This record gives sequence, structure tokens and C-alpha cells, in this order.
Amino acid sequence: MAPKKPGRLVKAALEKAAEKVTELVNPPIPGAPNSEPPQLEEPVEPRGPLTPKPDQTGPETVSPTGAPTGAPKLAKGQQGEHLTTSAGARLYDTDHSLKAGERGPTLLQDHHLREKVMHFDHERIPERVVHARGSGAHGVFVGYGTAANVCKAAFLDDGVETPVFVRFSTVLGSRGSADTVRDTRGFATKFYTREGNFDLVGNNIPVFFIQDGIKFPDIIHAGKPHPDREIPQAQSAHDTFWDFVSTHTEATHHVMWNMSDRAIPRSYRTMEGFGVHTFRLVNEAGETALAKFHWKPKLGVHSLVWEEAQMISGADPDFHRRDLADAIESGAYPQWELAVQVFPDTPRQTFEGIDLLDPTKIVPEELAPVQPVGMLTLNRNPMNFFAETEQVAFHLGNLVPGIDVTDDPLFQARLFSYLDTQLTRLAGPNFNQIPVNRPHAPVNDMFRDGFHQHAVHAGVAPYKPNTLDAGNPFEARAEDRPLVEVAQPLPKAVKVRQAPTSFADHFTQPRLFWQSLSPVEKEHVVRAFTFELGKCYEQAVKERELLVLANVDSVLCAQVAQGLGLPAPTATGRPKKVMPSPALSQVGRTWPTDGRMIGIVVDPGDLDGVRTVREAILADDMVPLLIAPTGGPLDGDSGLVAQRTFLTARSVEFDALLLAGSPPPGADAVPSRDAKAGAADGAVDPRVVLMVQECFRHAKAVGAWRGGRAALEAAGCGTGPGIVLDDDPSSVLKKMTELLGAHRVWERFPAKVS
Ligand code: HDE
Repeated sequence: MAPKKPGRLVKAALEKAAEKVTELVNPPIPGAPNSEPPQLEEPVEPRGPLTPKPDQTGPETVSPTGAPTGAPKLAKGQQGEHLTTSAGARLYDTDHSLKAGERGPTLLQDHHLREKVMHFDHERIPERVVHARGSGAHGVFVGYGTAANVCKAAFLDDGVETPVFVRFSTVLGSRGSADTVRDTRGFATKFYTREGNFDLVGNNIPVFFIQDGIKFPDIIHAGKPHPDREIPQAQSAHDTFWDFVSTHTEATHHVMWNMSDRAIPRSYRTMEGFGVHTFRLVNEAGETALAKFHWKPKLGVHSLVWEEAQMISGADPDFHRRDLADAIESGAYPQWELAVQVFPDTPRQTFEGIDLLDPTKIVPEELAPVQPVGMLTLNRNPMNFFAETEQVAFHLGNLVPGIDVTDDPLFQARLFSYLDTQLTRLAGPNFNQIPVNRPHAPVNDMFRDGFHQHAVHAGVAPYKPNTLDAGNPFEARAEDRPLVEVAQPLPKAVKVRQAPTSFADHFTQPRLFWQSLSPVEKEHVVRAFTFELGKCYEQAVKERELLVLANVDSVLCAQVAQGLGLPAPTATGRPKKVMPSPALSQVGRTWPTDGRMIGIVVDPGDLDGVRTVREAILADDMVPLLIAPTGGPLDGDSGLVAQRTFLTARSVEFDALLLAGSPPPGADAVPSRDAKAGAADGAVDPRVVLMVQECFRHAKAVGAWRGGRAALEAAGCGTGPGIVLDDDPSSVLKKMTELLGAHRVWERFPAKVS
């Protein structure tokens, strides 16, 4: 090949540098489907697969037995320029089956047709029986070293970097259900530590519905759609759920959290995570402590409001999934601190009277501080959903030296379930060899064969003791850091099917939760109970749950009863006095605004300030989305492009709204085409007016400068808390960003309940 001329090389380098500068000044809006935009015509020139987008990578390329392979990550993807069979033979046509003549029958000898359809027929695997709907991301965990006095796990040592894969999920819905339903969220983390995989399989709610794993099929059967009509999907607002929880009152604490804003998070990035159970930690000296794990999000804990959550379920059912992927793609990497609450390991296994083996109880942070031990950063999107997010298999028994289980009966049952479920879901016992599940530590387990065996084991003696394989593998000595179960003395006991009496109090902590909420959060709880019970058919179910609420708090019960049009019962027991835990409230602090979505309504005839504000939003690590009457470039040579139109945009997609203009009704504001365009006879486009009204109703900050004021007026939202008006677009943005730090303009709607 002839060498390139130096002039050309310089030109190419300059062009590349210019591209980089443009990208830095003007980062792209996340969400492009691939790393290169498609061309209009179908490409005909053979070329290799596109490289994935910069935010995406697959799992590390370790061997099925945990050895680094050195293979590039892309070696796992498809190869070469040409279409082939699964055996690598090049194919010349995949559009037509092989037939006896153009109009004749298809021939059985068409190997390509058979193979293609055979593989397609088996593309689906069973979805998870719970937590089927999920989204995953890769990341890194860095230990602070602060856990050393209680835990010897190597991945918690100062500065140790451990790759992780995290999967967030909802519990009740099927794989295709909406993200923003009212439900508990899963927060499962696989740490690929050098001592083996550690899986922390937690939720965003610190307590669980049941105290004993034997009740899990019951609560899940009650929460899932009714078995006859298979409705409702991904909802708890139905008779079977409330029938169960109103009779099985140990569920009350979890139900309180479910009816609170915690069950409709704004984003996976703004959720706390909890290990729920108490774990037993061991330090280098062999001393033990009991501990609960917490994940604290850097962005704070924020939620949707109920109407918003419902609207999003229709407008963008993938809201949380998209939010996570977009944040990572645009470099706003979500972060959580891992933290522990530590308690002395006493024979009673209680702390300040709270039974640490009861998974329906929390230990308030004010009683036992939540101490940070490391930082999790999610920084890479999966390359393939099925291979990674769907096939990842978590298991509570994946522990590392320094972390052990306790006798919490829920924990004990889970230790069985997570292995067992994979046998059906991932079709065999070798699921730890699937790339996303492979440990990054040497594996020598003596397990052999089975479906989907990827390792090619050597030797003849997969048994112990052996001499034929020279004794390999050897049991680890103490200095080799084996995973040793803590020698835990057991109380003198008889075999019983019975819970300890300390598990019997089902109402004090739900009351503690209620009393720790701010007035506006209490209002949301009242409304959620009223909505959910209001959707039940049977009055007996509603009355029974009202009795549960009477035992939690009389004000809560009275408010819900009023909404249901039923009398409020009186408590059957004497409620205990509780000390509220302010840490349980989400309201009252300010937080970083990274990755927040800012909608900017533009009038293409008046782009004053739009560019400046857009760039400032990007510089603040937020995402600006321009909303215009139609898509495409705005105003010829302005260089600005609309990401949303009045037809495609809905207020619920944005955390705050800016009005750079008050555009008149667009050409497509035709009520017969678009219900949002209702009455198109005003001076401002009716879809913009609706957007402002919805943002106002959902207590979001709305800002306007000069030309944008008319839209605020048209929506009837000209003044009030959280309405920012200024002639200078930059000042509007500054004030709006400050408001966004508190998440919502809470004072817009004063609460009735105090
Ligand atoms: Fe799970 N749970 N669970 N669970 N769970 C599953 O495992 C189960 C419980 C949690 O993203 C299943 O691989 C039983 C508590 C998360 O892949 C299954 C009991 C907590 C995920 C299972 C519980 C959780 C699961 C379904 C009562 C919070 C999603 C597929 C003893 C601390 C993990 C699978 C992922 C998934 C069983 C209770 C969290 C069937 C029997 C408590 C986050 O094995």
C-alpha cells in the first residue's frame, strides 16, 4: 500500500481533533441505537461488525474456570464480514427458502432454513419467577479499608478495585411490564472478587413481607395476577394481595414502605439498597459482629408522584431502564456508597430490643450509625441484554471469607432457592460458566459434565482423596484464606415449626415508619392505601386492612377509611410509643442534579438564550432535551436539533421544564389527530400548555424567560412556589437548578395530615 501523504495525515489528525473538541463542547444526547448512524440505502459493501458504543462492554473475558484469557472483549461477539451458518459456512441468500421451483413446495434439505428456524424457536428461556423485569450495568467497587476492624473480606480493603455487575428489578411484573409500577425494587450486586464471587442480593426496602421463607410462595401467589384472568399485571392493587397481607400482619411493615414514595422511585440511581437480613462478619482476628448492609445513592433518594408514575407506564414503560443506560452513556455514572450498621454478636442476637434475625425489622440509623465501607460506580452498559442482564444468576450462598450467614429463617430459605431456580431458568447446573457469572478467581470444583459444559477439564480424578491427579485439588489451609463457616453455638432446642415470640410485634415499626415521614410523604401514603384498597372488589378485604391500619396509626386509618367511605375501626391493641427516625424521610435536604432531564420548549422563531442554556445544562451534567413543534434542525443554520416534538413529548419525562418561547399552535395541533391537542384555539400550542400544567401539578420547577412567560400564563401557572421568571436565561437556569436539588417544590401543595 502506498504511504499516505504527510499533508493528508495532518488534515486527518486535525479533523479528528476538531471532532473531539465539538464532542467535548457539545456532548451527544444519549440513546443513539448504535455507534454509527445508519445510511439511507441498504449497505452492500462487506465490512466487519460495528464496534459497540463507547459506554458498552460485555463481561470480562475470563475462562469458564476463572482464568484471564487475554482475549479482547469483542472476541465474544459476532465476527467477519459475511453471513454464515452457525458452523461458519458463508451463506449467499437468507431471504428465500430452497424450493422445488419458484412456486413449488419448500425442500426438507434446506439446512439453512431449518437451522435458522430451529434456533429462533428456542430463543426464549423461562423468565425469573419473581424479579423478571430488570436492567443491568457493569461497574467497579472500591473499598475504603474502613471495614477492616469487623470484616476481613479482601474486596473491602483500602483501594482494592473489584469489578461488579448490578441488576435492578421490580418484583411482581413479567419481563415486559412497565418500570414505574408501585412495587419493591431489587438491587442485586455481583462482586467479582479475587476470593470468589460475592453476591449481595438486596432490595430498595429494608424489610420484607414475611419472616419465614416458607411463606414466600404465598405472598408471591397473592401479589401476582389472579390465576383465572391473569390480571392485573405488575400491580398490588387487587384483592388477592390485600387478602393475604391483611390476614398475615407480619407483612404490615413492608406494606407501609410499599405504599410510600419508596415504591415508585424516580430512577434506579435515586434508590437506597438494603441487604435486609443481618449478616455475620468476621475480622482477621476471628472476632465476629452482626451487620446490615446499606447502599446510599450519591444523588439522594427521590421518587415519582403517583400520577406521574402511572402516566410514565404508558408514555415510556422503559423509563428506569432508559434512565440507567442513558446516564451511563452520557458519563453521569451512578454511584452508591456501601455502608454497614454493626452490632455486637451476642447470644440473643438483638440490638436495643430489636431482634436482628427478624427481617421485618429495621435498626434506625439514629441507633446504629450507617458507616461507609466503599464506593460503587456503574460505568459500562451491557453489550447484550440477554447474555448479561437476563443470564446473570445471583445466589446468596456466593460468600467470601469475612461474610457469613445468620439463622434468619428467610435468609436460610433463600440459600436454597437461588441455586434451585437456575436449574430450570438456565437449563442445567453449569450456569456459573455463563460469561457474566464467571468468577474472576481460579475455579477447581471437581464438578463435571452436565448441560452446557464449557470447561474442558483435564485429568482423570475429579474426586477426593485421589492420587491419580497428584492429589489436586487440595483443600485450603487456614493461611490460604478459605471460606469458613463461623462455629456458631446453637441454643438448646427442640425441633418445631414455630416462630420466636420476639417476631410477634407487627405494628410498632410500621408506626415508627409512618411517624418518621414528613406531612407530604404521609399524604402520599394515605392516598396510596386509599387507591389500592379502592381497587379491591371485596369489602371484607378493605375492612380487614383498615383494622391493620388502626393498629398502626389512628390518623392514617381514619384518612384511608374516609377515602373508602367506610367507618374507621379502633385498634385492637395499645399502640406502643415510638421514636421517629428522621433518616427515613426523603424530604428536606438538597442533592446533586447529575443526569436530570430538562425539557426546553422552544419556539423556532425565537431561539433567544436556548443555546446558552442548553450548553450550561450539559456542563452541569444534566441532559437538555429540546421540544419543538416538529423534529429536525431548528431554524436552518442554528445547529440546534429538536429531540422531542409537541406530539412525542410528555411532561413526565422531565425533571424540570424551561420555556424559551410560547409557540403558537403547531400545524399538527389538530384535535382529531391527537387528543393532547384538545382545544387548539389558544395563542399557545395546547400540548405546551398541558405540559406546563402537568409539571405544575407534579410539583416540578418551571422556568421561563422573556418569550416563555405567555405559555405560563396560558397554563394558569404564572406565579407561585417553583415558578422561576427572569429576563436572563442563565439566571432562570441557576434558580431552577437550585430547586431541582430538593427534587420537587414540596411547598406547592401544603399537606392536610401533619
Ligand atoms: Fe428473592 N428470589 N427470594 N428476595 N430476589 C429471586 O432468584 C426468593 C427475597 C431478590 O436480579 C429468584 O434468580 C425466596 C428477599 C432479588 O436476578 C428466586 C425468598 C429479598 C432478586 C428468589 C426471597 C430478595 C430475587 C428468582 C424468601 C431482598 C432478583 C430468580 C425466602 C433481600 C435477582 C432468581 C436478579 C430473585 C427466591 C426473598 C431479593 C426465585 C424463596 C428477602 C433482588 O430464587
